[in-house]
Amino acid sequence: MFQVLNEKGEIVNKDAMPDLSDEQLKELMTRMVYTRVLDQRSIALNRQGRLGFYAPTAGQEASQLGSHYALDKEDYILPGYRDVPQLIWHGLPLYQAFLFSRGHFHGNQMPEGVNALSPQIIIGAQYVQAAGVALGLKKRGKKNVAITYTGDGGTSQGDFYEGMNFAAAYKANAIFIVQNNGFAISVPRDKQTAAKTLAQKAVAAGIEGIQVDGMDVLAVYAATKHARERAINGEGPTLIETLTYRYGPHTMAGDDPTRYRTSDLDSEWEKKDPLVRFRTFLENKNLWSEEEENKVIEKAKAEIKDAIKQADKYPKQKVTDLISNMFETLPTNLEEQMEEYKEKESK
Ligand SMILES: Cc1ncc(C[n+]2csc(CCOP(=O)(O)OP(=O)(O)O)c2C)c(N)n1
Ligand SMILES: [Mg+2]
Repeated sequence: MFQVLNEKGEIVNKDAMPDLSDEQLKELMTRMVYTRVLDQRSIALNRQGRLGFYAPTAGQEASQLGSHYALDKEDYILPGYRDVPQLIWHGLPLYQAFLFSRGHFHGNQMPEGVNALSPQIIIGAQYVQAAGVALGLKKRGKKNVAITYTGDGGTSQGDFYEGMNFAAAYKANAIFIVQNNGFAISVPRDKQTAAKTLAQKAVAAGIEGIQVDGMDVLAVYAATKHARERAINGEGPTLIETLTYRYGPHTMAGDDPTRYRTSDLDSEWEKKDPLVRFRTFLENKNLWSEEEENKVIEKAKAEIKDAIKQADKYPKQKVTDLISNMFETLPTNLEEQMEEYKEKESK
């Protein structure tokens, strides 16, 4: 397992320490703290009935934001349902992320210049799409990558192998991330596959695979940066397995993690927390303080408050919106329904 920063916030792999300025290190921490607040607020808003679908992210910040920080603004993200934080840091406005949660079509409309697809619910499907986007980038001679995310469970899906195999065969500009949080809803990792690691699934595809400490933001950053360099230099895709944990339930739809996880396992992982170890590291360098962290927390809370209000004010979704956003040219049956609903909605 590749690691730069251990649980105590000490550098254990000096040679692998990424070349980041003090400001960049602080930015990474800022993003992780902000995202932790966003997760707490999203859970609360969901319980108040103000959000719809929500997949908690706490515990996975280093995997999500460390990998994202290694990207260029022009790179494409093909996220899974838990990967809303990467979209936000890529430029998706918060109020749109909230609309996505509510199943509103505007939540899936990436603003101009935000190179991303909307979060995929079908497990593994984004791996196939990423292979296509990555090949497109290569054919156009772009020095950019398509990065995609799935979970440990996603690696048992056919699409996972197909996407990786295709991208590998064409040496497409792709980065495949597997956030291994140990469970596919309630199914533990050792019941999902006989493979010793998920990173080794890269071997059959003929690409590089690496297992990374997914609670170590510097390791995830360094591994993704390396994968990006390889991809844009025509050396093909990389599979990165990040070992991580989600503290919360699978989604807010009602699973109870105490039925499939022990509190011992929870506390074992909490000791590895990505924010705790990076905070210690930064404090030892005199780059971070409680005061600084509180500022980030207050900023996040204020922005979330504004964004949810903005989402509330956004025009409600109509049936005609769904029909008109599905096809460029409507099939006859939908043309009929369009007329029917235009009529109903006009009343
Ligand atoms: C093709 C497909 N099969 C089944 C499901 C139902 N489902 C939703 S999440 C999930 C588990 C995914 O686990 P994992 O890939 O480890 O991701 P995590 O939720 O842990 O981030 C399943 C089976 C689905 N969405 N799509
Ligand atoms: Mg999982």
